[in-house]
Amino acid sequence: MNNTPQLLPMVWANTNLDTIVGTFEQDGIVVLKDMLFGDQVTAADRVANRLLTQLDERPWAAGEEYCQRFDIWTKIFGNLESDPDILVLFENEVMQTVTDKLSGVGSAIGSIGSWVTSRGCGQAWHQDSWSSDPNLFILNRIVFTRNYTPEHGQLLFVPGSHRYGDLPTGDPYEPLPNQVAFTPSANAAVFLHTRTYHCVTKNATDEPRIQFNRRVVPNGVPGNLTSRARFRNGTWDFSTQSTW
Ligand SMILES: O=C(O)CCC(=O)C(=O)O
Ligand SMILES: [Fe+2]
Repeated sequence: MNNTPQLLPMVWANTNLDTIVGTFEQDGIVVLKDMLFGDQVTAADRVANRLLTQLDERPWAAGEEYCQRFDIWTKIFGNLESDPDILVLFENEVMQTVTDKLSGVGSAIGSIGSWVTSRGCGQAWHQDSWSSDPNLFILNRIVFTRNYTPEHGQLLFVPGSHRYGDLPTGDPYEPLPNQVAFTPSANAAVFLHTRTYHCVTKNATDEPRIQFNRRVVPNGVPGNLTSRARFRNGTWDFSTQSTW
């Protein structure tokens, strides 16, 4: 894992939209930094602190069977669009401009969730969506409000894997050929195709890793596309809480 190359985010102000679109089409992921104003990120991070005070009493995001089977342990805070300090992370001109380019004008906007992985927890390799039509995808837009070290949990991904088909079988966190790592930092935004192979490595610190995600459903794509996900050791349908 030590020789996994690190992805350096592109700086929003120095990157043109065509490069962003080209990178997303080629890699199935784009990471941009400094899209938002510093005080917006600071305000959102205060909300993150508030949410984290409620972490202990929060249940696991998906049932125990799912968590055990796939070794994915996350907690989610949902419906955060009612908080203006979180809403502004997604409802601003630059985020809208990039979103329109990557998923098309008129895409349906989902609600805002915050995914947290604390010590010992991660998200094993997965594809967030599966469909018989390989072109269908939902766009994850993930914003980080604080700096992390690799020990907090890196985002691993395989560039171009959104075009590869099914995630190879194996152990949940087993390294994949050509994997790249991104260590999240404050004011970084990840635009991630739901078919791209990705993983959040286990948090080895006492500080929870928190992020905000607002998904976008391109026109003509079923809103429930992410019901069916694929992991190294099996599949899961979140609507039935069983394999498919
Ligand atoms: O938190 C991350 O880096 C990615 C989480 C993830 O798998 C997702 O949002 O689909
Ligand atoms: Fe994911």
